[in-house]
Amino acid sequence: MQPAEKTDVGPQRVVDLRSDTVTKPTPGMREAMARAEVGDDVFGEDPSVNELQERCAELLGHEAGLFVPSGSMGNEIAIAVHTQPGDEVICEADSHVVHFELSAMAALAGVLPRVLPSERGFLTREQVQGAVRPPVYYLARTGLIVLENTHNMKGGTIHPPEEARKIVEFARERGIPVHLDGARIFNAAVALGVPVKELTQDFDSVMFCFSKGLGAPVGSMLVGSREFIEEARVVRKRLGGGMRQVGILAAACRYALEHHVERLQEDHEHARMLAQALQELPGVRVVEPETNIVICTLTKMKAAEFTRRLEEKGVRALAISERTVRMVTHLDVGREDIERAIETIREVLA
Ligand code: TLP
Repeated sequence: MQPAEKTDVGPQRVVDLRSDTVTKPTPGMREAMARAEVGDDVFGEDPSVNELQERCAELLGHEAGLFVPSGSMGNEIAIAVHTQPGDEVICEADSHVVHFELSAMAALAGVLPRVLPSERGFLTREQVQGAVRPPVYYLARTGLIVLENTHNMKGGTIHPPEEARKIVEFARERGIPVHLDGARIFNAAVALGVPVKELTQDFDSVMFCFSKGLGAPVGSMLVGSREFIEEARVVRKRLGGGMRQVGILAAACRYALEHHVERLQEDHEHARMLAQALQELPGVRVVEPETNIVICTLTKMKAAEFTRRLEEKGVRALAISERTVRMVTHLDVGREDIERAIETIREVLA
């Protein structure tokens, strides 16, 4: 494993816990990028991209893969390919596709999210079953089900695999495709100690991100059947997402797959340390983290005030609602950084 690069700003190192998207490429990753063989990927001629797509498809148990610039684009391409305008898409109410993709499914695919609430970020088979429309011509068609694993806004929670399987089984019976927003699926696989394929192979399509816990600067992967990926390539181009000599980025992603998967355990350990310390402080409620995301609720201070005061002391966290704060551990945060964050939080809340 390469040492994390420092993100020094001013005299003191900043501990940036706003997201695992903030990591910078390590020296080893940069070397791999510099060495990458490239070609024009719109012509399908970038060897590094082709290799990465094949490798990821195999790893996730699917026929083919498509390298996309962002997780959002991967999700939205999948939604557009699986559905027809006027369809409904069943989603968990706090999922990324509902909150943070700027209604793209409505704007781009012409579909309506049908949101279902949940405690921990997972839908149940019964819930989904109750929300699927019967095949009557005057009702909207349920065109797709989207699940999110790990679930970001619920605190990096892991979808219990057997529950996810039940939903997929039901969807199969009804002929409804299921897409997995697996932006952080490697965190789930490492935390459960299972090959990632076990969590991905049953879905019709899966998107995961290299630019989160895996520490690459850019890039996400969409996998599915050969036919699905052919259509996805068309939609990617239509959205302006056709990339040229992008093997430089594919090399960073390949490097991330080889060097930054097992180490996710460290991020999970750091998240636990952070949560444990927070638990002991007055005015904070925190749920035991399952992976690398810590979400806490403040009872005595507003989240914006809390993050502003932390920032003054060189620690960054994200206020996600009036009273809720998110902290995400990642490659560029070491044990000492976590200790410093804990100390700083104690000072701010004192
Ligand atoms: N999440 C970002 C923000 O957009 C909230 C973050 O900092 O966590 N699915 C999930 C579950 C995600 O968490 C994200 C990004 C995406 C999709 C989209 O990925 P990008 O940012 O590459 O479009």
